[in-house]
Amino acid sequence: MNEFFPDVPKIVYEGLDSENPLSFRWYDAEAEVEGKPMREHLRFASAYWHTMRNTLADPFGVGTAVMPWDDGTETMDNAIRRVDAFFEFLEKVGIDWYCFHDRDVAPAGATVAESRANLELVTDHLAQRQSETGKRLLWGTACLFADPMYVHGAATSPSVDVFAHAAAQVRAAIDATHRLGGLGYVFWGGREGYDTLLNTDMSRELDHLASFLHLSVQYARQIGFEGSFFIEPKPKEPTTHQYDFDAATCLNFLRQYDLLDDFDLNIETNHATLAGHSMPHELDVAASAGSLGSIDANMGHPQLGWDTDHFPTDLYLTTMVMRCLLQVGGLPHGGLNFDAKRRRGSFEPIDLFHAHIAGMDAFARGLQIAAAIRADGRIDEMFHDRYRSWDGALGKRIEQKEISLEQLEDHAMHSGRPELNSGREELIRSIFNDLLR
Ligand code: XLS
Ligand code: NI
Ligand code: NI
Repeated sequence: MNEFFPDVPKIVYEGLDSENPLSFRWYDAEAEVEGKPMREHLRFASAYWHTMRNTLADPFGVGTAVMPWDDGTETMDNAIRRVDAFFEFLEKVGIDWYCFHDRDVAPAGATVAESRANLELVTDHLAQRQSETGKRLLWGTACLFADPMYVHGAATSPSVDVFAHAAAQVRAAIDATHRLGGLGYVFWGGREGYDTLLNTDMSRELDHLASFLHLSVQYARQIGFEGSFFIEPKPKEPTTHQYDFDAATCLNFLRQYDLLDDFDLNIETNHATLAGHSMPHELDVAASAGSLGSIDANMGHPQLGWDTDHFPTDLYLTTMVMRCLLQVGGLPHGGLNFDAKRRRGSFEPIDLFHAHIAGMDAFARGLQIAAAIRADGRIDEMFHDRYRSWDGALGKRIEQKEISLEQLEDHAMHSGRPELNSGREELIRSIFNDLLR
């Protein structure tokens, strides 16, 4: 357990008086909030692609990340060593769950069969490390966007052969996820989208995407995979218009193609903001449909218009997310996956720890503040008060669909001009701020 990060001890909770940067000031895994340990409320996961594979390259320069355990080759030896480094990291940082793409953990081979064999070998090793450490797979997925073959999409490619190759890749990734006892399997759209309608048959491509998802679910159920399927909405990047634009678009797609029973949504903060929404908006849309499955916990930058995947450190954000999770009673099949990367300047191995600690503490604090807001009750009371008029006889009749338009006209004629109350937004925000401590 001391091979790859020799200078890092196991990170423990030390409280706010501690100035030890390698400690938690807020995240106390076993401490109970609303009768449940933080560990369960938060169910943190680390993303293999960022933690192990992100070199911190950007369009202007090569990677800066220092990764002494990685010799930079696409060999199986290197792949296995990375797994060991990752599990040491998980153990030391105290994260119980992880997520991966097939190609993050195992190199692609020259053929479909070779790629599958590589993945199976690494899966064996992951299974072994899981059983030694008790770490678990939150979800698996397939990288259907990096290979040049997917330049025009995978399930929505104009080439039927590419569709078949994508299917082969997903089959192997579902097998690996199933073998590792993954709680879920994610479809993030990758290159499923378009750049111009001058060359794109959108409706045909969407039909193909739906068939792809149906086939995948059918296969997974047939091999006994009982986990959840998630779609991860994102509006743009890499394509100009991604088909899984936002939560509402995805729900409409799932409903149209009779996939709503099989899929929930994996909502990512930075994708929400790219879509011109807020994270709480996307969570609310998903939760209202009973389709909130899991969360990719990161955040964007207000001055940057792309998926920067910052670690989530904004307390307003983490509080709003945790308030939503407390309201829906948690995510039975999901968690908080740090789909987040360090800044290019934070290139030392130790920064992996600082980054995750920052995100974990921000969420632990968000959880405590959200619970305090609920215990305080004033904001919830004002929320419910706003709709009080609907609790009377008229409101009930409308909500139970026992009224006609004529009867409503009659009511309006006799009730005079409605009296309205203030929305008290500033007061609510001020109470929120008071509880942010
Ligand atoms: C990319 C996505 C991706 C998914 C997994 O923007 O967030 O990382 O979470 O394929
Ligand atoms: Ni994501
Ligand atoms: Ni993303």
